[in-house]
Amino acid sequence: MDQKEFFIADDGIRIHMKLDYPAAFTEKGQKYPLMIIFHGFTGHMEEDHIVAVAHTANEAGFVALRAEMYGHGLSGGTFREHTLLKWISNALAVIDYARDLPYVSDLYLCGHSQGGLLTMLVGAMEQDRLRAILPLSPAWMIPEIARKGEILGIPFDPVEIPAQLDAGDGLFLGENYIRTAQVIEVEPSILRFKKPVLLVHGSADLSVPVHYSEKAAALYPDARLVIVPGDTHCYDYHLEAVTEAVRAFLEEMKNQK
Ligand code: FER
Repeated sequence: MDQKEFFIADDGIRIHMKLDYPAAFTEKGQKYPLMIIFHGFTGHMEEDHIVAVAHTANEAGFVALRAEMYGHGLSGGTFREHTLLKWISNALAVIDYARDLPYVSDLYLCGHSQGGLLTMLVGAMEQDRLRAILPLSPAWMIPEIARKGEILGIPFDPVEIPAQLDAGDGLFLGENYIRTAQVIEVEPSILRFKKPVLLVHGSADLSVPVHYSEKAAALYPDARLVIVPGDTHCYDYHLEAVTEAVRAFLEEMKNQK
């Protein structure tokens, strides 16, 4: 499948992106829906579940745009310095880029885990430019647990915030991640988003319990939830059930036009 790899800049920070085109793609006047796909915390665009969702979008006739956020993959910034606010800024820049592509009709936003939280927040900000959003196993409890003082299972003082948290594998999370996460309220963004939403979540997810997607599905005005029985946070067992749910949703959205 035809692919383009490139960087854009968000206020001087490079954002690494890949465009994957559907079969028979032509720029000759034809328009295509495009889905932007964000990875999660410590993730990147070549993870199996991110690549699989991009390919599924292509098979449904969509252009797929994978983007790596601040401090992740080949994008600029360090892991330690990344925050949800920087990711929001990056995501807005990616949407601006995608919206200006001459061959794009409808825009869709998809993200896994922390990228799913990002999708929920930015979905509300960009509602008028989006056809639908697809938060996959969205980690939308992060602000709540940052306020309680336990991130990544590591307890900390939520008032006297530590300078860093050990995220494992030699990665350290800086204090500004916590400080900014603590003031983010996700529910208003959920209630604000009136367009279609697909939530997909493994029932055996130990990183982000499935009940967060059940709660989100109940709050969104127009959401459907696909629970994948027995599957984990990154869909180790039934990735095809995830891509099948995404495919069915994208086809339905496309045909409803
Ligand atoms: C946490 C629990 C889960 C957390 C992040 C996650 C940063 C998951 C993130 C992801 O996979 O994107 O406490 O803190």
